[in-house]
Amino acid sequence: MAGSIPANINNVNIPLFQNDTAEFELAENLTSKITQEIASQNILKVTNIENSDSSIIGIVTDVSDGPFSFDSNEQVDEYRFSFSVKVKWIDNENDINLIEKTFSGFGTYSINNDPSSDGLDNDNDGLLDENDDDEFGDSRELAINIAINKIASDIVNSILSTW
Ligand SMILES: [Ca+2]
Ligand SMILES: [Ca+2]
Repeated sequence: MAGSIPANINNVNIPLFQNDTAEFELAENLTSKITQEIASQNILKVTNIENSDSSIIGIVTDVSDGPFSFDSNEQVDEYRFSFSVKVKWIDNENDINLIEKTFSGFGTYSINNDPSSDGLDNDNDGLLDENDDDEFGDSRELAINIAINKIASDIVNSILSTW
């Protein structure tokens, strides 16, 4: 709802997030996903100008990627990619942090199988494999995108429900 945004804030500047991890393109992809999501809400105008009403500043602080669960033969059943990002939404005029929070998200994947037949609900939405249109492609890349989408939508939701 439009009413939830502070009255003096009409636009937002979203500089490329800083990446303190070794994961290539994570900050770029997250920044562009958040920018798209905010633009599609049509509530806050996304702007490049430095004298914007507000800014979203983010730092990708850590990535964790590795075995998460094992089967009865102690083989890895499920890998999990997760990361965290420290985010501030700043009221530039009043120099106040409207939001200061760490967000995290994850996606699951398996090494040997295709996400459409790996028996994992990769995006944790309750739909599995061939019953989920989102489960296809490169397994690890999918897990990364799932984590990015989750974090982007949590950030945008928390901005839109601040007040
Ligand atoms: Ca799913
Ligand atoms: Ca799957």
